[in-house]
Amino acid sequence: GKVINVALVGNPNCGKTTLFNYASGSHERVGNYSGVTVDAKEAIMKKDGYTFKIVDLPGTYSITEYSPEELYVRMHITEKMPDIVVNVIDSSNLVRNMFLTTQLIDMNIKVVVALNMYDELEKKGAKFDYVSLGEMIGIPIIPTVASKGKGVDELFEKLIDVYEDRDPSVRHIHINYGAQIEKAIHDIQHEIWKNPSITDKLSSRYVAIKLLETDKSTLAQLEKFANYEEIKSVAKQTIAQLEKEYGERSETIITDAKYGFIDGALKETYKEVKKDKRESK
Ligand code: GDP
Ligand code: K
Ligand code: MG
Repeated sequence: GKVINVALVGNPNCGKTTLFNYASGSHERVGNYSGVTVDAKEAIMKKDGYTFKIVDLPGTYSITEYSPEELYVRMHITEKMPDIVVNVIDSSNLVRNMFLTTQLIDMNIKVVVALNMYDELEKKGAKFDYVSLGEMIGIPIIPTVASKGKGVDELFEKLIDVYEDRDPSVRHIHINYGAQIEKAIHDIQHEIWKNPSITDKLSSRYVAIKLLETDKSTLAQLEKFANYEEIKSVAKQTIAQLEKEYGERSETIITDAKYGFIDGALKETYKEVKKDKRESK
């Protein structure tokens, strides 16, 4: 049968390990990765003729900061190249959890969202049109209650569909960060495009955004390429220009733009219905 490599990515305490344990429960545990300082477990599960190799990655709020967990998650995604990243989201903290989602979108990889703790969202009486949100961001969103095993079958069925490229809702979108930031991204991409050995390995848009976030490890990753100095210089000029226009640090500009995108997307799809005491049973 076919093997599907899946990585679980999400904030701390969003239910990754619970999902991991539930999914792999009755199957053989492969054990901890050896030689790494951060906690990452791998397990195997079988379903409908497919073998899933699932990795439970350390919890992170972002993949920008220079912390061992974030670097590990990033390295796993860019170097081990899982077939699909399952972005586990805590439904009761959508804005904060979706920050990471915007970074996964930038990375141009296959993502499925497990909208976990869906019971909490229902308890709040919130109305969330997650199907529309999924269409908006080109990522299937499956509600789950990992602690009860709810939605886990649906999640893995979706992973098979996405793996087989037969899910029509999957699209690669670019988050539109607004004209000035888009121009900055494009200016840096223009220099990256000159070197196909970079674009063979990495998404130019992702690299450009990471450089605007003044991400040290992305810069270090580019060091081995022939036009490294040129890219560094274009990035420096572009950042200076952007910071002049906004009067803010480049990282802050990108972070704000991401939250702007999340706010806009949730405004259209998410509503907290105030519970009326007279109506509650
Ligand atoms: P991780 O840090 O992402 O690995 O999160 P854990 O799997 O350790 O889960 C954190 C806590 O959330 C645990 O107490 C779980 O039992 C609980 N939890 C996990 N999934 C759900 C869920 O869908 N609903 C609720 N209400 N609690 C959950
Ligand atoms: K935990
Ligand atoms: Mg965990």
